[in-house]
Amino acid sequence: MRRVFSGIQPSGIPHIGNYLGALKNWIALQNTESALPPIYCIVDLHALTTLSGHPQQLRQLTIESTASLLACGLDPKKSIIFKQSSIHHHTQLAWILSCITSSGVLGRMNQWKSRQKTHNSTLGLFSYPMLMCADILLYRSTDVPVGDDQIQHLELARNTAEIFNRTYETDFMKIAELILPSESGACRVMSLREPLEKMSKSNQSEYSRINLSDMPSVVKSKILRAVTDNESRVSFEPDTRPGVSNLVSIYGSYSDKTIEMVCQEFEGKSTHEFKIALHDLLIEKLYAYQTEYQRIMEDKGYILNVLEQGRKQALEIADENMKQILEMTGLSYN
Ligand code: AQP
Repeated sequence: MRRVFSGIQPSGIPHIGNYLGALKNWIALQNTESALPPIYCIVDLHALTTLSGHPQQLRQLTIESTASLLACGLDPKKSIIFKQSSIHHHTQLAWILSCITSSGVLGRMNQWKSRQKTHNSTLGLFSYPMLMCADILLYRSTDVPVGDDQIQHLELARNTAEIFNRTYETDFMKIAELILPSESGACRVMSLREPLEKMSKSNQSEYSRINLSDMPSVVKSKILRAVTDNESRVSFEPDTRPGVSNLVSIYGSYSDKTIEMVCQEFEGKSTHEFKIALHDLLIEKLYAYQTEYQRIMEDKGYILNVLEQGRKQALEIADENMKQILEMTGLSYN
């Protein structure tokens, strides 16, 4: 049976890149009847790489991220939703996997290379991909829906599974498949200010991203200020016109239209007219999310209960798998 697994960091309010690159697929995948319930994890241990020393903020962001996932449409009756730090097996398996992985491999990770320029280059930030491998392999996941910035990390998880299987002469670890957004999806939503960089929660400029929580007036000023170029037509040419192409991709993804359909729809229109249409579309889509988010945030008990139920379900699977992993590696609980 197929098992979907993915995670999101509670490092800030999710933006439309998180939604279009990953969450939209998460929601679609929870309706696959022939598969086991998908597992979606609030990866707070990963967020500690940037939020160390801010316990109150991390706790609050974890609640808000859970509410965001529910407001986007994740259904705890169909999906297992839990907090990474509530299951200690993740860090235990990360250690086991790090003992069969060379440090050189981690040094070649693109995210590490780019993040060490802007973050404190801690050991946690360096070994973060190992924890991500553990997240995936612990649940013997077969399908991992993520944005394309995670392709290299997923490749590492696949290689690590193979190394584990070779080392311990087993086929226990599954080689997970990457699931990227479909044709009308946006695998990588770019920054509105620097369209060659990906949209990110941690970018200093609020104008670089649209958060799912942004009010209409904020969305308007961010879209109108989005960097395009000195041509006024609407086209998709990411190499030469990255700014406008990013907006076309966002429009297509939110309206479930292909790039060609969007370009046809706006043939003969200016980029300003297109920006207004994109703004209208985003306002409509974000309104539904925001109303639901407000409603959910009024009941913190419900959010905590979702995480607790998810923890119990995830623990059952993790416990069973971890017992076998410990047995294979010569370790044990007792
Ligand atoms: N710009 C993006 N376009 C498409 N997909 C994206 N994702 C993130 N940014 C984009 C996807 O969202 C999922 C959850 O991401 P994450 O929160 O675990 O961490 P991240 O990839 O590091 O996202 P951010 O927003 O850039 O956060 P910070 O700034 O805290 O590092 C992943 O599947 C990711 O691919």
